[in-house]
Amino acid sequence: MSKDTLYSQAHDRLAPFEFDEQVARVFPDMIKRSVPGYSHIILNIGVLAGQYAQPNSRLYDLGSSLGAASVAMRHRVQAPGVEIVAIDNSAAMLQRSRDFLDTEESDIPVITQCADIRNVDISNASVVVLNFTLQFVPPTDRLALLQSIHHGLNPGGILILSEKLASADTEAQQWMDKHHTLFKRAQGYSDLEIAQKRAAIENVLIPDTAEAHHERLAHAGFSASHQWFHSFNFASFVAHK
Ligand code: GEK
Repeated sequence: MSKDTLYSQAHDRLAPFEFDEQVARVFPDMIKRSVPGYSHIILNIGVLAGQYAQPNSRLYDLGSSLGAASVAMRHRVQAPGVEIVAIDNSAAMLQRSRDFLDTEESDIPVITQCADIRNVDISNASVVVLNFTLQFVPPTDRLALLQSIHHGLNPGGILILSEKLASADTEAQQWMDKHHTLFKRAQGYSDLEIAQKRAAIENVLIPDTAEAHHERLAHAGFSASHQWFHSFNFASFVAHK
């Protein structure tokens, strides 16, 4: 796995963070060392999909990056006639995920699609995954995306939504930020790397509070949503249709 050293040297002018070829090359290392509990969440996306995948339905991985959630689902789902649709608008990410998926032998096909998830048609879905993707969608488009996911889900289907969270309480926010920084230091990132990455991603990743997520999911039509994972300011929810 290539090590993420993208922000290890001082940059005079930091460009906004982008999911380009440089990021795709180091992505598995970057996300594991930046998101507390990432591997645990990926494993359990497979477990949840194993439970909720309906025969002859689709499983969607929206903002699939290198396809980690698609692979986890492919390994755990037993329902017959299922296909996985992995969608990302970064061609660099999608190409690398395709290269990996093609090395695996599996009865479950994974269709990769280079598209903006705001413009895709979702249908006959039993499981939809938004694993750390909604936070990159412009806030004004988030409700419409959740409505289209709800519309495309079959009754009994689920959305798995993982996000970095904001807190309405300044003290809680500062505590979370401080301990997320300590987590990244413990993962070997320097103070310079942490500060430069934070500056580059500031206006690109826009987090919501847990309360805002529950409210928006209800507004989009989901009958219930619960948080099944939480570590510092990172959480994952399951929403039911
Ligand atoms: C994982 N889910 O490893 N349309 C399509 N793709 C998008 C859009 C959009 N509008 N906006 C962002 N993306 C993955 C990790 S990473 C999370 C997801 C992170 C894509 C973007 O190109 C990137 O690949 C992904 O969403 C977010 O389980 O890096 O923190």
